[in-house]
Amino acid sequence: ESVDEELKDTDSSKPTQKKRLTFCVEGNISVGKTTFLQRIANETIELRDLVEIVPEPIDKWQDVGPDHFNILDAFYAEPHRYAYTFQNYVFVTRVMQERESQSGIKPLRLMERSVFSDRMVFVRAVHEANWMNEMEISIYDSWFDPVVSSLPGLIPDGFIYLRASPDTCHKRMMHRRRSEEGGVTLDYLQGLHEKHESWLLPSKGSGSGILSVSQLPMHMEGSLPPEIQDRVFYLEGNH
Ligand code: DCP
Repeated sequence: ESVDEELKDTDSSKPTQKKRLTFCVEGNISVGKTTFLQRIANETIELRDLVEIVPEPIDKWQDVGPDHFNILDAFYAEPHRYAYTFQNYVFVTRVMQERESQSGIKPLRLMERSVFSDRMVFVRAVHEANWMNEMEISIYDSWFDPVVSSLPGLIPDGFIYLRASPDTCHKRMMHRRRSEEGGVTLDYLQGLHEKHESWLLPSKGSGSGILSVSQLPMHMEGSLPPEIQDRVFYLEGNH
């Protein structure tokens, strides 16, 4: 209830106009973000009228330009060569998607992933794997904050973290068999899992619940912008 109260108060400067809330659904590769969002979208007509679903623009990464380049595939095939190019394009497609998004028609918007997980999870992982060099990470870091702060639509009101073990995600990934992900190892998923955990769930517990911002790690600068006065909701998904 206290969360409800706080969410209502977020736009106190305009008491008559309700603010649209945006939550980003986060979680490891194959955890079930798309399924979760599809279920919500197809649940009931009432829910469909309330919630705008913004899927991740993966189709844009798989089909670039008139030559139909698959940049997701290029990244996994030659990560040293394409990690920066790919992460840069991921960011740009989120910006393009944000511009295309219908503003204010539905009161709740659920987005699959965000520029924050791109940076806190994937960019860190590819940097640690030496797939992005010091120059490339410096370039990424130099434009990230200024560009994000000029596009307020990219900053959500909170996060929904779908949490499952790397093992579970690996099994689901093998079952799904997305062609580009053939070479993704359990080790890589383990690294992505740890980055999600330390970013979104520093005080590990079991079950599902709500975290307050004060429980988030203070040492992680840039992990959550100060504008986010809301919460991280987390759901266990090992079933
Ligand atoms: N990816 C990446 N860097 C990013 C974002 C995504 O390398 N900044 C990669 C990871 C996956 C693919 O893009 O190979 C799609 O990623 P997601 O985990 O976001 O999507 P899934 O379809 O795997 O999620 P789910 O199965 O939970 O719906």
